[in-house]
Amino acid sequence: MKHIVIAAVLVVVVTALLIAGLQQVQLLPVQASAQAVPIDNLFNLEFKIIAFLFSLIVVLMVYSIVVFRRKKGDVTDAAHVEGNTKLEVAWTVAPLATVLFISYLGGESLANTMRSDPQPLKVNATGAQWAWSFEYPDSGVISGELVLPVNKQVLLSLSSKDVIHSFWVPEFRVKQDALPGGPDYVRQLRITPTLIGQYKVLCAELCGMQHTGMTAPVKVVSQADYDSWMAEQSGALNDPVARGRKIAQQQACLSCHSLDGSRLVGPSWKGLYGSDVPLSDGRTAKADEPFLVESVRNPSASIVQGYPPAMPATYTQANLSDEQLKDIIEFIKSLK
Ligand code: HEC
Ligand SMILES: [Cu+2]
Repeated sequence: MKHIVIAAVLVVVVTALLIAGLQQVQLLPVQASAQAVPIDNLFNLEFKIIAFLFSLIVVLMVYSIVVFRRKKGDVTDAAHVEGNTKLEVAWTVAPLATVLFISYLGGESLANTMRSDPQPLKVNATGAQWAWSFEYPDSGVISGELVLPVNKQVLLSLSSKDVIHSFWVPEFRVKQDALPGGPDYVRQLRITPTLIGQYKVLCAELCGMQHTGMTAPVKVVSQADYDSWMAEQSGALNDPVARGRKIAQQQACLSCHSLDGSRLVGPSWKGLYGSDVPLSDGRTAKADEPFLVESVRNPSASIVQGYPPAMPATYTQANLSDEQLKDIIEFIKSLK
């Protein structure tokens, strides 16, 4: 009896110390969405349960090793134990009940994160190797950054142009894969941002060479700031250069082509238009409209010298219309 009391006190003390210690460590980034609340609550509860179980096992084990070790010169056998039905029932039922309880809480938390507001802001988010693009279908605006009004639920419809990507903003906690394959494979994610600030979308599914660079800014702003951003973006829809920049972002051209002269996977677009481009077969091409069109529609026809033939051949009419390509070329022309 004395041993049980001492061990119990030790378990309580070690559990309390562990919980206090773990609370000093900032394990999670700032909590910036309504969906983060149930997730963090569950995480913190499980952490406490784990601290208790750890103490229960380690304290009893160390206590037994230290207190009940064999005395010097003692060569007798230990007491023979046949079994203990009560103990066995207890250590079967208690963990079972705990796990069932946690799975109930898990289901409830999942349901809370999926709770839908009747009038969410709709955004179509598309992943492509290696960039995100965001379309606001109600206004036709397309953006490389995700701008959201605070305290309004956004309904993201996620898809991918190529391989599986995964949309994840750690401060919002929730995460969802973006799948290729068309409309049947669109996946939805609801987020209600609650804290004005700047965050970052990461891709949480290994998706190729520049996977770690597949990020996009997320800006949570006041409703007024959101309205003025939206008005500015809608205005830009009438300008071919601004449109071209957006399409280039959306089509992931800018993950391989820089705008400032630096070398990425492909040549920079700065000063490209009208320049003489040396080709790998020794010819030199003039970077006029027909050359740019051909470079996109049929990239293997001419390869720029010193670069791998890595330009995707997927920019067909179906994926990039003639009008869109024209806008991109207007944008390239503007990069003197
Ligand atoms: C996966 C990387 C990648 C993506 C995405 C990509 N390109 Fe390229 N691009 C290249 C590479 C590498 C070259 C150089 C080799 C070649 O000529 O095929 C190139 C060459 C070009 C050229 C030839 C002229 C030059 O000197 O730059 C044009 C024009 C071009 N790309 C336009 C585009 C457009 C428009 C898009 C988006 C619709 C795009 N690229 C998307 C990698 C890429
Ligand atoms: Cu990705």
